[in-house]
Amino acid sequence: MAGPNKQIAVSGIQASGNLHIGNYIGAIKQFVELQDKYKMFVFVADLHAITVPQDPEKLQAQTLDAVYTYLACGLDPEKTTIFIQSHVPQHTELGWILNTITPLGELERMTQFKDKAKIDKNSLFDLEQLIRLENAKYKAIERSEGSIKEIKEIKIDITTTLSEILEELKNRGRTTAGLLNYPTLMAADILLYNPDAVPVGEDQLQHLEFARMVARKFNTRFGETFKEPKALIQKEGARIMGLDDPIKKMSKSATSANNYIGILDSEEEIRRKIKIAVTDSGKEIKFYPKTKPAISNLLIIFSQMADIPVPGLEKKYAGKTYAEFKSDLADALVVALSPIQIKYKALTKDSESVLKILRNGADRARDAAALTMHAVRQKVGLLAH
Ligand code: AQP
Repeated sequence: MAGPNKQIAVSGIQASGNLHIGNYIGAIKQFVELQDKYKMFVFVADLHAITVPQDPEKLQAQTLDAVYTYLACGLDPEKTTIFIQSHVPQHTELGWILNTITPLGELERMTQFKDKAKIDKNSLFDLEQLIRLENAKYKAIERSEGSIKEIKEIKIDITTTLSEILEELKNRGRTTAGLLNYPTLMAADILLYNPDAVPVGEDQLQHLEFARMVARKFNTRFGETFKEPKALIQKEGARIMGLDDPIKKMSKSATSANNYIGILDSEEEIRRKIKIAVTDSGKEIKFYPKTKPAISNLLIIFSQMADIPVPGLEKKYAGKTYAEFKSDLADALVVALSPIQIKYKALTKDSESVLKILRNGADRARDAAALTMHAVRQKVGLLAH
């Protein structure tokens, strides 16, 4: 284990599907690099995964798969405390307490919540405003103000807005409180271990900022308790984009598996997915994220997986075709991922040892979490037991 004076870092990955090279480049690679410098806590977030529907049997397999993947990528249980989120009940306990000091509006404005719940408006209040506005337009029609053409246009406008509002309300009906409260659980995941740093991909920055805000709120109300940890973000590769849509980030829950390269994808799958990956117009292999988002994304992937700086790749592929570049990129991915896949396979044959790692990890994480919860319970005024 790391020495007692080392700084602490915490992070996790949801057990929501196949881990992909976005998770690897943005998160796991960092965890492995940081484990010598920091006292690390790394978990598999199964409680976060169930904020969207999961098949229970698959969830168990995905959870274990994520652990095998961590280990195969180089996380060392001697240096890093590796555990499953739900094995440490203090995560949900602190999550609940943090919910009680979190303004609803802060949760409603989170980008991931709006994306996953497909909710566009900021709050119910905005919807009420909209409905009031549409009502006013309707009253204008009733009073028959304006020309026939104008009235027709207003009618179309009202119908469109009302159907949007209806869709939004339907989405709200389908949305669970768990999805809304995801950030308070994530704040608990972090604050429980009083970390100095949280290594994450760019998409999680908003949630980390939220955790810092909740820590401040708690400290102001109950006295200094939590540190405000800083984010550790990769300089390059903090946001790997989808292969089928370079405007959106690569995601496990993408509708098509062609969106991502799974860490465990076979050589054949890797080659096929890279072959059909979207490219930009033109021929140049240049890093221009604004005008060439697809090629720029592929350059970053190549650079991160083969450890070659982007300018070196640009030079190497000057005057070459997209097809040549893609074929070498697929080679680089196969070379980088196959040792991980070999280790993964070996680990799956020794599940007993991995379960032991998880039991030890959970013991250590529970000990650390219990210390924080003791202080939190006292400060909030919960009767000791
Ligand atoms: N595309 C990405 N590029 C760089 N980093 C990424 N991460 C995720 N996608 C990318 C980072 O991986 C860590 C674990 O993320 P997560 O699985 O907990 O949740 P997520 O960010 O929502 O990832 P996905 O793949 O999009 O999962 P689903 O589809 O289940 O929501 C985080 O540090 C994240 O930043």
